Amino acid sequence: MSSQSTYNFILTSRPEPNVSLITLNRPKALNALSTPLMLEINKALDEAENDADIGAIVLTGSERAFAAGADIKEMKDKQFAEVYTSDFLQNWTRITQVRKPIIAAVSGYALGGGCELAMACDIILASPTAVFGQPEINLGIIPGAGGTQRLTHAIGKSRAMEIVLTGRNFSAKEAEAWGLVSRVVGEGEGEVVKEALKMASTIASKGRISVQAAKEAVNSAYELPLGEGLRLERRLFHPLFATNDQKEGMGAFAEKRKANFTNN
Ligand code: CO8
Repeated sequence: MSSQSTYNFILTSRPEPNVSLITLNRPKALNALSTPLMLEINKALDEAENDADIGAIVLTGSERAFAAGADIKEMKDKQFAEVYTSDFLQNWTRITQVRKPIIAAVSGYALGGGCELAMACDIILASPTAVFGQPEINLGIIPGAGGTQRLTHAIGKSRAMEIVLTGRNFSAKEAEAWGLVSRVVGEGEGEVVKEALKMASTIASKGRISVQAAKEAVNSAYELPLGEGLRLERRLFHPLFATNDQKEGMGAFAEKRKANFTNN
């Protein structure tokens, strides 16, 4: 794992033995997601993905902002030819290819690309202070990193249309009621990160192979028709009987003891 000094716009640490914490750290710009910042997130994700000790990742920002969107100042003078031919912001897709689970711990603003970044994670935990939104329409653009797709899957067409077309923000409470976040944690500074780390530790204590298979199977529910998804689920289920972790998990249950997974 890299030390914090490797990065300019994020901090990385390992607050629990098997958990990587990535903290966006561009406070003056409310963690606006500039290209250099996104490249650093990608590098930190690569490092966590390639570190055999890491079983889960937490991505967070500050109390004031998870991220207030893509960097508007970086984008404002760009021309069509440039954004199109360079596939501008294609480096936002790396996070969706990570095989280890990622929990977004959201406090404050998660707007535009910030909301999309949270939605690209596997689980979202929100502080009561979290404010979500897709305000791109106010800038003369539309969401470009999943805001029209993942948000619609998560909260349904009518609500997604309202949010995307009016550009209005929505609260942590609404996000919870609509199913965008798995839950809103209690009040207090740092509480959402604490809860996310606890959840990440729990996930990291399971067998890595079954965790990865479970993530792939759940994600396929977004990509595949039901019949294909069910087929993939079975294809992922059967080979788990070739793992030591399956023998250990079921053996431990029968012997009334805690399973000790060895990830093989
Ligand atoms: N980009 C750049 N700078 C920003 C951004 C941003 N998204 N958000 C805030 N900042 C900067 C401000 O310019 C300000 O800088 P300075 O002090 O130098 O003037 C500083 O952060 C603090 O912001 P404010 O003074 O505005 O703070 P307030 O508390 O008054 O307001 C808000 C907070 C409401 C969050 C406000 O800053 C705001 O509305 N920000 C913009 C929100 C927004 O429109 N986000 C969407 C951006 S577009 C986008 O995300 C498209 C994603 C497409 C991805 C495609 C991938 C393929």
